[in-house]
Amino acid sequence: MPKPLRVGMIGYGFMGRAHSNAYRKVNQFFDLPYQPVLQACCARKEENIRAFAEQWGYASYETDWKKLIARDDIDLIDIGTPNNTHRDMALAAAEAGKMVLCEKPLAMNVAEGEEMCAAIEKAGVANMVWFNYRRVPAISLAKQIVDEGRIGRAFHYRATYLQDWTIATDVPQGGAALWRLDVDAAGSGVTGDLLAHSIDTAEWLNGPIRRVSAATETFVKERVHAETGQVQPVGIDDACMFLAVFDNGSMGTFESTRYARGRKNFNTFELNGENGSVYFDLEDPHILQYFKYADPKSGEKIESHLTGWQRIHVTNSEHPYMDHWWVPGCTIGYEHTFINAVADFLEGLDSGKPVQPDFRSALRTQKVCDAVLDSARSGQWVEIAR
Ligand code: SOE
Repeated sequence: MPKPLRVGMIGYGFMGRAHSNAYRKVNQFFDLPYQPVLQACCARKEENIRAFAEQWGYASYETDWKKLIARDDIDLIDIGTPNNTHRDMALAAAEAGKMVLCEKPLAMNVAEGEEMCAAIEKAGVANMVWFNYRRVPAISLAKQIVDEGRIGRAFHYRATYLQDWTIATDVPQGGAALWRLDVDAAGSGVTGDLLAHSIDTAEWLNGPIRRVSAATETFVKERVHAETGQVQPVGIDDACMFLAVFDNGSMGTFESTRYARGRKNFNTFELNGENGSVYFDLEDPHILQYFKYADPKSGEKIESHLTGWQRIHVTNSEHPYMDHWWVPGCTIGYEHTFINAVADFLEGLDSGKPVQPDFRSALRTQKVCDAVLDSARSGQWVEIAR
């Protein structure tokens, strides 16, 4: 029988739902040493959190996160609230000896992230940051292909993360729905929100980024603030592009915007190496494209008239995570990446191999994000602090 793990969920928006769904489903599909119990959820507005607790089956709710963290019937705190709350909640949860799962990006900036890592490590509590895209089976397969040495020496890494939901000038900033547009709540715009995902994936697949040169733009300079009703300057980056040099000598380009008309969640990457390439597009999430020029594992060199991009439908039971889901050919979706992540987290509690990315690993991503924003401000190349 799996041991119960009592969850205290802070936040009930998009991520509160995605994480709660993962806790509810994970033991139905994975044999695990632990079983999450939806013990309590928390948000400031009582009527909202009561409704959320009823809908998702939480046994109780709180309207003050400090009370939630202080409860002795909670083992794990999940932080699914805006970025400017992560630090205080993580510090308090670590001090109370709770496990901490935190939504991405880790923090508002590196200074906060350092404090959070120190607190978590001092407390010795299990932790994870929800960079869920690592758990898209096609992205995990790309990682497997790279780790098997099939790409060979890497030359280029190319990432895009494009959306189009903030083009209208009358979209307000701030408040529960649109805090991502408010620099005081989010810390940055597309850099922390979208490029953080791209950077996490890039460093996972292609190793550390050494230096960056970036430019950002804010297309709509003022927006009404949903809470004050006043027109206020927009402090976030609407778009960001940066060049990167990786430790392995390869070159990278990263582009992100919320102004790419027609692009909804266009999270793509391509890695080009000496022996092959991989390409992924989240709008086609069960496909990994792989170009095999040579196979260093078997020594095979593909005859040139037979080379070409393979579209691997990543739904076979040999593919990452897929033996837990349906039969070959049947796809899984966005919400399953969170379920796969919780499964890995719970597995890691017992296996002695803690899950990744943990806070320390997410701090790396934070360092790259901060360096990108520094570079955009200064117009200079910026080295990533170790
Ligand atoms: C922004 O629109 C957003 O919801 C991000 O915050 C998520 O991290 C991303 O996965 C989808 O887009």
